[in-house]
Amino acid sequence: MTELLKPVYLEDKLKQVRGDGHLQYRSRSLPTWCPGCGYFSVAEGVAAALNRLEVALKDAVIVSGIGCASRFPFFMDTYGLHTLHGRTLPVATGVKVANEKLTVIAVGGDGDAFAIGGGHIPHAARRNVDITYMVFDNGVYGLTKGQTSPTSVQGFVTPSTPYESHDQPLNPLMMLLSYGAGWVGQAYAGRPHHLADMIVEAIAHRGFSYLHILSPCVTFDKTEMTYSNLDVRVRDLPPDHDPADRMAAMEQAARTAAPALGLFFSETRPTLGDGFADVAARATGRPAGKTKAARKK
Ligand SMILES: Cc1ncc(C[n+]2csc(CCOP(=O)(O)OP(=O)(O)O)c2C)c(N)n1
Ligand code: SF4
Repeated sequence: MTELLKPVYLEDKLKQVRGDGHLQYRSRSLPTWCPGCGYFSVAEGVAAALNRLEVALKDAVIVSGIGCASRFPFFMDTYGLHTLHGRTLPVATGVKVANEKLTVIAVGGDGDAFAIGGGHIPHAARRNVDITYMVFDNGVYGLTKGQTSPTSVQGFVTPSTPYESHDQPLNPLMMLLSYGAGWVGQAYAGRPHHLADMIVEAIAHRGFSYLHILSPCVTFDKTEMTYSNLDVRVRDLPPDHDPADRMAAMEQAARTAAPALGLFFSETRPTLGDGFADVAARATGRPAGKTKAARKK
């Protein structure tokens, strides 16, 4: 049984909602997602994570592309940018480069990320842009009414594949690990407390963090990435998994029939901003970190 299906009593829920401080991160716009969509867990997870990390609203920016997932910034009270389809990462990179102090979170669906936006991911990962990228993977194009996406399973019947999808799905975790991402994790919308913990870790990581979130589209997928299927398929990473071992992480990522939840890989190395500070220091003869913007503060 998912955590979502446990009984919730109204009185307790109201006390919790009033007292936990998460509401300050939610905007006045109620989410337009379908009832039961996994994205509700992500919205609660991001609010919980920002609250736990004590990130002020003025210091957080959520950047998205186009899709149901990409409507995310409207529902949060942080700064937000709803950009072009697939162009989330270049915009998020620009925001971070313009102001290193901001907490920048890029979000989008599997189509926005790995179809039209797929060319940007390796570069954000290898350059170690200090942002968090969360992809909400439902294995379909939800906004445009359920066509196959790059992560759709073979055999999936949709309006764009009425005779089944014959394409092999991408393995996003394997891709991110091989692109050199410094932090790679996976969570599931059906385990919202674990999801919130993973979002906290991802945002707290210094460098490019990639969180893959399995998130059912209850409207356009009744057969594949459903809660009932994922509930029995997901597993925890083995307790002896070493997140410093990239090859071990790849071995776990290769086991797609039983997706593992948790931290696959983590390493700390200089970020894109560190590199820019070094260039500025060499070019100006001033010590690293003393850029014009830093000197003004
Ligand atoms: C340049 C461009 N091409 C295609 C589209 C149509 N389009 C809008 S959202 C989308 C994909 C949405 O799927 P995904 O990113 O997985 O997000 P979801 O809706 O499932 O959350 C597509 C193809 C578009 N808006 N712009
Ligand atoms: S269409 Fe699917 S992805 Fe979009 S809001 Fe509805 S359930 Fe969520």
